[in-house]
Amino acid sequence: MDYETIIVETRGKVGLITLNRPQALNALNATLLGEVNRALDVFEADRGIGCIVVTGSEKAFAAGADIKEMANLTYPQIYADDHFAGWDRVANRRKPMIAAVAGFALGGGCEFAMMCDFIIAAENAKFGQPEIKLGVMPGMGGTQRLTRLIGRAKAMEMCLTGRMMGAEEAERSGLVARVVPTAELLNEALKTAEAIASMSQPIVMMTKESINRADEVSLSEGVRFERRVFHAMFATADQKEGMAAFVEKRAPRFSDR
Ligand code: CO8
Repeated sequence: MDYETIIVETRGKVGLITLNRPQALNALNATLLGEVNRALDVFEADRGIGCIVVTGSEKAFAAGADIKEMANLTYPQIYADDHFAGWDRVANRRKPMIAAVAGFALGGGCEFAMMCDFIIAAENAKFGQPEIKLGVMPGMGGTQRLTRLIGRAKAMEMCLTGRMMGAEEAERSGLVARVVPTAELLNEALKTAEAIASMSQPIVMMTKESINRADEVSLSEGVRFERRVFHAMFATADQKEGMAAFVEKRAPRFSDR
């Protein structure tokens, strides 16, 4: 399949999407959004893929939505097109997605990374929501996801001043899962993705779905949801295999059933 703004590869059971608009620091335009969704459709339909990694270049994961594409849009246009609503499809994928972030993750770039299930950051990563400096605010979930991840005080400060946050502060604040040396970023992300892809795929997806419920419901409802899903896992062959393998002191052989 031909892509203009991304590079799509498979590495074993991992699907890899590399954002590839170097001339614009991987700014997110409509073509890129369409291509990311097309690649994700293919990976989601492929039972051989157990985890997806999204990355950019060493200089930029993505420096935001494409300002040049957006600058002259009118309100009726942006409203009628429901501009960028396609990002909801990215955020609602069922297979696990890891963002491997080096360099700038700004505006929509930071928001895209936060749509993934977790972020592994290179030491040179810089996160920010600088939209306020353009006379707008985050529009791809930044006011909501950043607030949930790092709390109100830091989210407010970042969105109101546009200041960037380095990798170390991002890890301390709960925005990223782990910081790794910049040269090792892709390898570390692929290794992590391979580990996830080697688990039972349905169990991985149920686990992701359960963690995501935490954003939507009260604690008691979330715990009830978790317990029902936990019970349902006993209908899978992989629960039998995983527990038998432990008892028999051998590695499990999951069949994704
Ligand atoms: N959009 C378009 N082009 C961009 C963008 C962008 N977001 N960021 C960088 N570029 C382009 C530059 O214009 C430049 O192109 P050219 O060579 O043709 O002039 C090229 O990339 C290289 O950039 P710089 O020369 O600026 O590189 P520097 O290393 O000097 O600076 C920065 C790097 C600090 C990252 C700088 O490029 C910058 O500030 N970029 C903009 C960051 C920003 O403001 N991002 C937020 C964008 S708005 C947004 O994301 C809203 C999302 C919500 C949309 C929801 C719709 C419903």
